[in-house]
Amino acid sequence: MRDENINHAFLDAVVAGQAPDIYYHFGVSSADRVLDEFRDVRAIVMAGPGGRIVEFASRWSRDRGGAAILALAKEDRFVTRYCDGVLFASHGMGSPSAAIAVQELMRMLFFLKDGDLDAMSEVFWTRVGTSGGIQVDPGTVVVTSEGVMADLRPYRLLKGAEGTYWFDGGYPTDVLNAILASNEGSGIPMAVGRTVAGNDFFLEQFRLDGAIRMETDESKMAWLEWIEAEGVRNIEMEGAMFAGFLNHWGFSNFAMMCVTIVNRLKGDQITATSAELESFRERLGSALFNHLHAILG
Ligand code: R2B
Ligand code: URA
Repeated sequence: MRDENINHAFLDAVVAGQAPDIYYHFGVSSADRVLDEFRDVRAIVMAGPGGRIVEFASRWSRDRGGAAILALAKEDRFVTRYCDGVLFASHGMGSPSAAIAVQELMRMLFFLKDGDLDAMSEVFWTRVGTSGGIQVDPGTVVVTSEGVMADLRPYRLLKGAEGTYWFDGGYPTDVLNAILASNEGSGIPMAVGRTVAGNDFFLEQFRLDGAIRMETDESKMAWLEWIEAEGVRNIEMEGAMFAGFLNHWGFSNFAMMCVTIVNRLKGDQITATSAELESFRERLGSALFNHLHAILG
């Protein structure tokens, strides 16, 4: 962990019990007793939609002999479930939404582990989601090697009018390889590559089917071919921030796996049928669970 980057000025008093930390968007505070039940957390699994979280928690509970599922009362922003060592949390769509969820969960984890950096570093974080594929067939699960923005530079935020806060979007290679190993022989088509996180589903992903159209067929294809040549295998909306924030605190056990639902070199619209989309989601869930079982026993 990178102790120097952890907000001790705020968080140490929380661990010392001098002031509660309010995880506003999750609707819970460090003073709420329900969090006592989360202290043994060993993995944090994030996905965009709340429904996915409910589904994952039930599947985990079933696989773990009917282990109890705990929920937080507030669900209008993020949906959370805790079951047998795994905290499942939704993050909504796009980095502005997901960045709130990730920061509140980082603070929550610091509290849950009493500020013990070794205990925190053991926790496995992952985001699982959907994406647009580059050079891979729809239904491929892409494990990200690096998250970048649409200009292939790392995640950053404005520092007022003064400049920019930059973050490192690299994903740990050993974790990525462990995910591939957990899924060996599963028959799930998997690929490894860089992932672009667009700030929009349409413009920053060079789609021509938005209400607003800024590009031509030529400029769209030029961008897609450029990112393909630069090793990008899929496009989604949160992966550069996810790695950036986790790297900032020095976590080294995290990954992102996204199933592709469209081949962007062939089109913009999501034409897969509901049955196909369901089978892609199912496949992604299996890739995740194969790894959770491998690491959590
Ligand atoms: C993938 O899918 C969502 C957009 O449809 C977004 O959250 C993402 O990263
Ligand atoms: N999610 C994205 O952000 N882009 C896609 O093309 C598909 C899913």
